[in-house]
Amino acid sequence: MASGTALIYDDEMTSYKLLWDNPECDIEVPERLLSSYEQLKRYHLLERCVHVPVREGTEEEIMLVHSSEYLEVVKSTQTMNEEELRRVSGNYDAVYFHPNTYRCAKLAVGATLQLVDSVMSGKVCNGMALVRPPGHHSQRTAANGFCVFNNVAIAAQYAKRRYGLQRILIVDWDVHHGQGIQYVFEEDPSVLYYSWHRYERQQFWPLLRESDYDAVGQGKGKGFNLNVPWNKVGMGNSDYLAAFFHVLLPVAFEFVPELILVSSGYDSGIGDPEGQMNATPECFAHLTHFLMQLANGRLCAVLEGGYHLKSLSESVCMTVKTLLRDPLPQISGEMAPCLSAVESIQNVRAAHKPYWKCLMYEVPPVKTAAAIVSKADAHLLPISVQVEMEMNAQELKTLVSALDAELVKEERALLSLQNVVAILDKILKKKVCNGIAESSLASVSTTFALKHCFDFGLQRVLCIVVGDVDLELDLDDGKILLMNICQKQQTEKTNSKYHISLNWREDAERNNFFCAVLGFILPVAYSYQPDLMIIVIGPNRSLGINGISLLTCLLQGLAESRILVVIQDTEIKLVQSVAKTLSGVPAPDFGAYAPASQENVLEIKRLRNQLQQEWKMLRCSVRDWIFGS
Ligand code: Q9C
Ligand code: ZN
Repeated sequence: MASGTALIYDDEMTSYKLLWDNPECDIEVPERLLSSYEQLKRYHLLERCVHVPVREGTEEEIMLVHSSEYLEVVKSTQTMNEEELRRVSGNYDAVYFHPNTYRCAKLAVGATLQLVDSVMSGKVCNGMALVRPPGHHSQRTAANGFCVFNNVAIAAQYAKRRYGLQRILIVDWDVHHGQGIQYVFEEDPSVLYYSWHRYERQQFWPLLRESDYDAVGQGKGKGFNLNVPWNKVGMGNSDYLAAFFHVLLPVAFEFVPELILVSSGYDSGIGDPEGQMNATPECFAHLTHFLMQLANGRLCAVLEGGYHLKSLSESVCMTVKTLLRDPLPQISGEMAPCLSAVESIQNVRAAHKPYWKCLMYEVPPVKTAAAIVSKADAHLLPISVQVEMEMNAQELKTLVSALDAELVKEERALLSLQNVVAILDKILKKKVCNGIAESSLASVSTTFALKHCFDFGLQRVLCIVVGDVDLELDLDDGKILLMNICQKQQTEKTNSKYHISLNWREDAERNNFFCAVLGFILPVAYSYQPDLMIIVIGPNRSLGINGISLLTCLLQGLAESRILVVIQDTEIKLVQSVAKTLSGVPAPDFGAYAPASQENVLEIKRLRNQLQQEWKMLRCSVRDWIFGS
């Protein structure tokens, strides 16, 4: 087995910088390379490495990832004046060009390929390339986030071609999502891409939906894209290690890579102004050490971000020192991942369960999701309940306009849908089993939710409405079975197979409950065999919190427990109780059976007689059986 560590660096890559005032880009400075290199010298690490010269990446190599049109654009910046440079830079997100950028970008690609060649030829076992500009945000036809050419993506394509590799692992520990790398390999099962990144539920740059844990890859590449989104800042050593132990390492050992490329950004380290994370330089020694146990130790680390010069240079040194096989430093901090980290880890594991044997057996899926109006109340819900943000406004509009062109124009209606659609979407896509959504207009949101269900391909939805909520629905085709539990006598409406009203006066809740729920609602629901249930709670309800919770509990045997509870009035006690029930806690005590009033018994009896031919589980006497069939 090869030994030795390559270090690839050239002063020339410090020869470009930001020429004008732009606070978005002013952290990406030449000193990033200089200070890292100086620190390697100071620790006498440099002299222990094998020095490999840089070269320019060729046009052909650059075009392994980028289009020739884009290459020409970058090339053309060489001879531009400041004004022209500003204009081209403005065509991209968080990018600046300098007349030397093109030359440095080619050197960054070439340096990365020199490193790959040194490792693949056996000249060294591993190594690091200190390069600028970074690469992982750049895309086929776009510069992005200080990145011009995608050094690591090009290196992976190059290694596949030149060395016939079939499995390459890219580990992106930069604090930003390397969406550029994700896009290149999304459908490619020969490149496993792993990235953790500051995400904050899509509120952090680059603000992409596809940075979330559920972007698992596409087509043949399903399962080969692993995103660990950090939803809080301040992630530290134990959080990073936990993500390695519980996500990356098991999958990587199952994948059996032939080469590891590290998108080695240190903005995920302590002190970095972009990342706001807490991992100390020692952490990178440990991460490096774990990765060295794969792919026969063939590891190429390529610099990406890192903007706190001290933290950056110390972390670079820790990485190189570990590559040189020095003993590992002690890792600091309490070894306990935070709740938010564990939540992210659980989500990625669940999303990848179908693709990896190491995850298949023991991942408990998140069962219940909730979207509530007052986010401040989130802590009142059971800890196992996943609290969702409402859906992104644009995404919602797209979805709604596809199904209801009128609705999308009404701001208030749209607002009432946000929570409901967010939860329903999770249930339909089987990301969660059940959920609760608060909605200001339960009638509007439930009507839309039902449309969405059928558009998704569901056959039968059981809709139970408690209180006054008017749904304008077409109830003839049997795709919806609507049961109303209301206080007022519904005079004009007559009951039919798919639309049933139960009058229920609040004075005798408990008595009515057992008679109506056990004697009627459950038998009808079981006869119907829904594939989803929606329980809608409106105003003037004649059923209390305990009753609603027990009803929810009793219905969980149907539709694989797929239940969406829509609550119109924000009432945290109710949400709390239903959330508990949905997440598996036994229903609250409802007291012993009490007989119903004569009036109610008669009403239920009448309903049963009317409908037992349609809903055969209503039969409870030989007479019913004989006359009903
Ligand atoms: N207002 C790398 O670390 N920040 N790139 C944009 C938008 C851009 C980071 C802020 C950060 C780019 C390689
Ligand atoms: Zn970064």
